[in-house]
Amino acid sequence: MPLFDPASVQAQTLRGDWEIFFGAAVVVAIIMFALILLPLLLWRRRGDALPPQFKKNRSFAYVYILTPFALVAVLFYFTFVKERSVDALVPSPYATVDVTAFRWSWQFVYPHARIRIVGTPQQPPVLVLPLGKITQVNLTSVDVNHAFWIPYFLFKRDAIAGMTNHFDLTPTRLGTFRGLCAEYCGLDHTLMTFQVKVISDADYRRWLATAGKSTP
Ligand SMILES: [Cu+2]
Repeated sequence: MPLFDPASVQAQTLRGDWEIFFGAAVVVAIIMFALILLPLLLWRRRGDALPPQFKKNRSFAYVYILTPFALVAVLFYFTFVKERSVDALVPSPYATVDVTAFRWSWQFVYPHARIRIVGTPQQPPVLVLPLGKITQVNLTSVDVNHAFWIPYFLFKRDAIAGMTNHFDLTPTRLGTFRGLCAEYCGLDHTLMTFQVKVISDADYRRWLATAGKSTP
């Protein structure tokens, strides 16, 4: 499960945000269930006498109007701070990959190493990333809108024709992870997948040196 097992620095940051939301949801749920169940138990009907009647309770009204606003403001603040750190770009990343989405696969270009990997719906491409290093991705599309999604990185970004989106990925775990298009883009959308292969820095350098000729 990606949420329990995030595989990048950015994913760990976002997971922290999920934890805050989950904690808030649990607290709200406990309060709401208590407000439903306690009156059922405490103030059951005990005879035909009319219970005490209230007209208004201004301070209570303030509490239930202002509490949701405060909660939303707190959640917004934490999300804003974490998103900002995920969206931040370092000035000189360790590696750069130009990712181009097209109907219906992906192209990965490593401009400094002159490597170009082009997938097909039948043969999804492999995105190779070095472990623990910052790779900057420049993402675009040549036709319709697509979306670049790596569940284990808790990361998704739109690929839009005529526009390039930039983001940094820093994998924290060796292995192969699933990537896919997350924006319905036509007939073979479901085949528009790729693999993310995270390898050690030494292996990555070796791969860069040889992959100009062959892809992994
Ligand atoms: Cu697509």
